[in-house]
Amino acid sequence: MSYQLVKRYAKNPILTRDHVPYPVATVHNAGVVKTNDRYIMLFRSHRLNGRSIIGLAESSDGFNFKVQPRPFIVPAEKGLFALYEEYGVEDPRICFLEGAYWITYSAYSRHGVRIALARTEDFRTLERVALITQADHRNVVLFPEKFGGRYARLDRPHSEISPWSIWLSYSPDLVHWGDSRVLMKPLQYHWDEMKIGPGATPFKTPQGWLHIFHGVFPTMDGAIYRLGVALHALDDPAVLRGVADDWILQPEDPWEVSGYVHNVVFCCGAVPEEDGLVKIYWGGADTVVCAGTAAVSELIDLCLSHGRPPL
Ligand code: BMA
Repeated sequence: MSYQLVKRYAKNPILTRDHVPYPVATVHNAGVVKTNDRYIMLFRSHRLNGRSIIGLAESSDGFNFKVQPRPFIVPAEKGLFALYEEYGVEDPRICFLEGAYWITYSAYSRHGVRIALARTEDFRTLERVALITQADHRNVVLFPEKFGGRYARLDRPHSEISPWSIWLSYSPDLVHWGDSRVLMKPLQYHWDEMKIGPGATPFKTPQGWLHIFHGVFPTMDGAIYRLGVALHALDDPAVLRGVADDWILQPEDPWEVSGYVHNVVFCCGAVPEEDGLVKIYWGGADTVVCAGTAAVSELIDLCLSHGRPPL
């Protein structure tokens, strides 16, 4: 068997549309948090009209999930959010910060894609807080701590003249964001040369914040989505201690190689555990949810000893 840094869970995929008690065509890109020894997963599904909603599933072991009877986030029907969620809500990330769970998700509409911020304390009720980017942004992950009194996030603006890259922005209140700077760019003729974007909410290790991101390579058979890893300095997320040169996961299982969109592994959530492993969750071919584990120390080593230039 070949060496795999991320060990796939033996019973992948862990979630399929057959687990969902309402009509959906897919389940995929899932944010996950661990709370009081319960794992909460928010996952994206395509409805049968092609637009997306976000469902909720719970688990006691992080692998066997039970889906709630109703979706957790569907496009808002009135107010400001309705204008920007008309085409669907996608790719949720969850960050525990100051006693609450903050959810960032993509809001799609005829006006483009932007990021909405919502808040919950119990995963029963949800408060939409603000739309925190203009169009066109996707893939916003919050850092779980403040830096110099400010909140920080990784984001991914769209650009006509540059391959889409990972940026860092700051905020005094989680609503107003600025002081943005580019941190990581795709490398030419590299597995991520077409575009990169934030993936899971960064998590803290003694060596820095580990961030699992996605990178895309264009081929004659379409794009291939893979996962990579970067390490940010503990006291300053603008400092990259290392970005691994190699990907850590690529589509290989049949449900990653073929499905709604073929050749996709896409990550929105990772849960570090006390035994030194991290559970990583990814959507396979935009159709199913998969999980795997990696040793946090090996991910850090890859960033520090086998790096590539971030820009
Ligand atoms: C990206 C997003 C993701 C999706 C991926 C592969 O642009 O739309 O939600 O998983 O493409 O289709």
